[in-house]
Amino acid sequence: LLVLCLGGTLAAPSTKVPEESKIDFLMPNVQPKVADTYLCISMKANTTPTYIVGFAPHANMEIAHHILLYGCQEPGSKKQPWNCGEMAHLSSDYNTGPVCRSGAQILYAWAMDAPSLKLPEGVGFTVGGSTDVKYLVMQVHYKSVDTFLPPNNKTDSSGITMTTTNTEMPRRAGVYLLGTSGIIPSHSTVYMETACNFDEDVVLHPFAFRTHTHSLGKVVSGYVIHDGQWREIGRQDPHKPQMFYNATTPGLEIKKGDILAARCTMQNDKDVDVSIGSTQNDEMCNFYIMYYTDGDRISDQTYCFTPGPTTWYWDQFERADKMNLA
Ligand code: IYT
Ligand code: CU
Ligand code: CU
Repeated sequence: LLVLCLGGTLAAPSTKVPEESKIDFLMPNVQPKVADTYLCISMKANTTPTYIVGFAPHANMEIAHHILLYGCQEPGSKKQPWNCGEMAHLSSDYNTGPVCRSGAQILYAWAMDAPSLKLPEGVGFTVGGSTDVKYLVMQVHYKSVDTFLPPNNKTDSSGITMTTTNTEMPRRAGVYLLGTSGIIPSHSTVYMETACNFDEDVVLHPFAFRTHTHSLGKVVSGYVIHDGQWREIGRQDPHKPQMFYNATTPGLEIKKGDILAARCTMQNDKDVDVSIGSTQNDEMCNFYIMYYTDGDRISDQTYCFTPGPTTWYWDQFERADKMNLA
């Protein structure tokens, strides 16, 4: 009888509050000496799955320009911390390396002046266990290093506090990336456009987005197209802090058979052509969609990249007829 009673109590999931813990992921009192240094630290994920249900930044915006949290299969270095910037070779303060050696994906982004992102109710990022996220890597972009130099000689412990639980969440979060390659010819304004069919048997609920370009980006927007109807997921000036913002249209769904599309308007007033590439002298055109699904399955497809200018535009999309393009 006692066993039956206990069983009955445990079977009522609404009364069971998941046990949460806070995990600090902070720089170990670093002291970068060169402005615009990017430092990374890594943390191994558990062999059993962990669910991240919240992120809180700990950063001084006079010092940290941005913080990115990545999931990696293999981290870019085993040394802590390491210099993981695009221009890492210019600074010899720390060992250098990429963010991830393999399997990079963005899980969270904070940038100066920006409030923190709140995940919707019941949503968690699954890390560790059998997922592709074997390590978490945090990158901090140090904008100013003045306080690290004499006479102050201060050190920094910027980072993120993650709220986690071992209780499986009813909704799982994921990130999908749209981007292009291509060239922005000198003295021109071009659209860098991308589009892909979404062909997976899972429904995505996009709730946040992030844009990323370097200096030539004017506006970046992303859409889901269902039966020829365009709906905006997000639109942002990439000169604003490049963090995750709430989707501009709430309650959207991305279903099998829909099209995902994004566009970056890029303006090049320089005397030289600028190409997509990995350094600050190159450009990038990225639109990230943060979504959740009901259940534990996320999209196997995680990105959509197309060639971009001057050869590829939306009108070349294989299902352009479905996109209602004039
Ligand atoms: C050439 C390009 O567009 N690179 C982007 C997108 C990108 C992100 C990830 C490419 C790969 C990745 O594994 I994650 I390969 C890019 O590097 N974007 C920067 C990042 O450093 C992630 C950004 O801030 O969005
Ligand atoms: Cu930055
Ligand atoms: Cu970039």
